[in-house]
Amino acid sequence: MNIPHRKRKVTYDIPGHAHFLTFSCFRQFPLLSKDRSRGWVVEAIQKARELFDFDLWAYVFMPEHIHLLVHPRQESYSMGRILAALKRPVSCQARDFLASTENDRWLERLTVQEGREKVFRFWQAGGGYDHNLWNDRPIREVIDYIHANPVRRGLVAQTTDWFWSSARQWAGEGSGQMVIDPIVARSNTAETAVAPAGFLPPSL
Ligand code: NI
Repeated sequence: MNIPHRKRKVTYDIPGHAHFLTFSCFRQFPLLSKDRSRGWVVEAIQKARELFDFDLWAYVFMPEHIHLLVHPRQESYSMGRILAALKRPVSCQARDFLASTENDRWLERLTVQEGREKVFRFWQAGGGYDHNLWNDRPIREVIDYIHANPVRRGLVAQTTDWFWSSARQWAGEGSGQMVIDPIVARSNTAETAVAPAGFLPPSL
């Protein structure tokens, strides 16, 4: 992985901007290597799309992290709320599933002590890595980067061989797990927006 999967969250809610999101599983455990848990994430993404009105431009599910490229359609939005809507339901479903199957080993592994409380964690704490994008070139680079994840890892030979990404849809080869939205022309305000200093990861 060239782009660091940082724990800290940097969020800028700027109208017209796209957001490149990365969520890592707690302690990089491969919690997304099964269709069951991937299904929970798909469900959370679909619900969040309806609730918060954002475009989904690209995605990839890796065994221990996911990348999404999203684009809020509204002038006013909160990435913090979108991130919570994407992550929280998955964590709840994972905890309920482990409890119902009495999988104490994994319940224990994914539970941390925070002060006096015990907290279940599916995701690495910190909200995920969020990265603003606003012009065409970086957006295309990020889409390629997202789709290349499983190839870089050696899981498949071609991006379109990976079932859990939007690569096939982008290549015009039908749909994957989720239908993605077309990228439409953005407003001048968005394209001339000033970048917060130092927000580009070194590999872009
Ligand atoms: Ni990655």
